Amino acid sequence: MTPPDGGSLCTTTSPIENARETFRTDTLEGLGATPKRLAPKYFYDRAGSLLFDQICELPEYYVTRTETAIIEARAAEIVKSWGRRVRVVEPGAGSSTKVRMLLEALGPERCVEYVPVDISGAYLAQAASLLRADYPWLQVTPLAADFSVELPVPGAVEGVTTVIYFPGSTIGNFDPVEAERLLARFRRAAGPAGVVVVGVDLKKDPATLHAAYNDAQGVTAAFNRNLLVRMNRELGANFDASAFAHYAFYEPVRGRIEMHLVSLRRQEVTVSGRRFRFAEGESIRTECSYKYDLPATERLARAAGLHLLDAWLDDARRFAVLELRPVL
Ligand code: AVI
Repeated sequence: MTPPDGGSLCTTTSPIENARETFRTDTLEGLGATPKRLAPKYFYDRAGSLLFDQICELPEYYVTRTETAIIEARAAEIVKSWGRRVRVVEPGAGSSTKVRMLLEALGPERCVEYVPVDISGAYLAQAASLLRADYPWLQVTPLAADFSVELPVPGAVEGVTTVIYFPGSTIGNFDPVEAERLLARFRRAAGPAGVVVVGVDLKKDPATLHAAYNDAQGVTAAFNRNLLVRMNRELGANFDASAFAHYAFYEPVRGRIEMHLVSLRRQEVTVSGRRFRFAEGESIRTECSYKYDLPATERLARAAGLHLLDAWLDDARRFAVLELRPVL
């Protein structure tokens, strides 16, 4: 078809439409697979992000509290070896709370730029303006990208160390092969003189892990079920969220928490015009959360072309903040 002005027909797709389309394709593929699965990155619509903030405050969910305490106590030590001029890049920055302690420890003399990276441009803009208000000296350069696919950080600047900061144990939500690829992407983005800092949740007694993903108030269950609500809203699905149970357990052989939504009855659901059948008791795996020990993190880093330079742990050895450097 030729438009009336005789020019070529050009269709432009907005980033929101693109994101929606990727969500649709991934969902249809995941629900069509055996066993059914969905990618955990889709938890984080607005409601999901608010529920995750609530999870971080739960008494059972030690992860955020423990990591924050490590950074709070050791920030000066952690940033010490990063060089005289530093650019901090944070993939999946969210509300950028933990990084503030590191930015403050660096101070205006050393911190030349902060680059928060997030899939949601709107969320980023809001977080960036809050940071600019609190740190008028800081250059904040938001970057809208899906870091699990690409990390298009602008090239290295002479004399400035690029630090890729990836807290929160988000690395645990990637399977080992993806985690290795992700770390290799971070290494390339940091450059040969760069630094990669990663927060990792450590293996511990299964009862503590089980409680962290099965909280008494049911916030994690609501977070899990919100994925069904999101599919209803964004993909025209007709899930009955009350017909799926939250089910999370620690699988010690692979060393991971698995989170599932289990169908409470035999049912059929339509998503984006496609029908999916569920047997009673059939599950959708919605998340894996890998737990590491230090030797396993060293092996993972090595496979990605990085080596472990330093590690900061809490006294109970629940969580580790790792400093990785490229193997030259
Ligand atoms: C974001 N991520 C590290 C969390 C985790 O612990 O794997 C997500 C989460 N899922 C349930 N509770 C928290």
